[in-house]
Amino acid sequence: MDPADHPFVRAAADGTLPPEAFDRWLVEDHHFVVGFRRFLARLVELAPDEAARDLLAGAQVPLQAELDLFRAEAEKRGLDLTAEPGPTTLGYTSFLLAAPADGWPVALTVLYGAEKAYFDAWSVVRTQAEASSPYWSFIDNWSSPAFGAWVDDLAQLVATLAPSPEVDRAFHRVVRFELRFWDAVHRGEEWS
Ligand code: MP5
Repeated sequence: MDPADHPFVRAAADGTLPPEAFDRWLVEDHHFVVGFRRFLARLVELAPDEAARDLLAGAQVPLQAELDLFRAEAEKRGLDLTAEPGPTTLGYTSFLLAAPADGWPVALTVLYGAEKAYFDAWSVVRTQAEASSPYWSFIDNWSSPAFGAWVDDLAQLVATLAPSPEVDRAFHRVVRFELRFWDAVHRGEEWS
């Protein structure tokens, strides 16, 4: 299945997503983004040239705005962002943070895969959602032209990589983690 076709994404688009599912997503995704910011910082260090480093370092500023948005919304909804993340979130975030140890091509591919997956999914939501949707700030965050341009810039960098089985494997793992993540926040996931 394409992550952009997942029932969570479809329900967010047609307005039938239960608020509890959105709340679960918010808490789990905040944990992911906190890890993502550290991952991005490691990639800034790993980038092979200044052009790539400029691109990656530039993404830190919108990421702060994104974290602020998560925190403001959590406060409004009375959600505890310090709650223990579920196993899927922890697994995906740990996979992300481990990727730089496998070098620039794998780490860049993981970054691109995660961003592209979110751009595609939230762009589907955007086609149906109204700007009056309670989730609009989040929808807009990952489906805006600015976010699309960032994903395109990453795609151009990925196109410079030599094909390799490691890069292919990393990309497929991201797609599978994205699907698992939507499953986990849609249904709810417990450790025990
Ligand atoms: C992203 C995300 C995009 N927030 N959550 C998941 C599960 N996948 C991808 O990352 P970012 O840092 O929000 O752009």
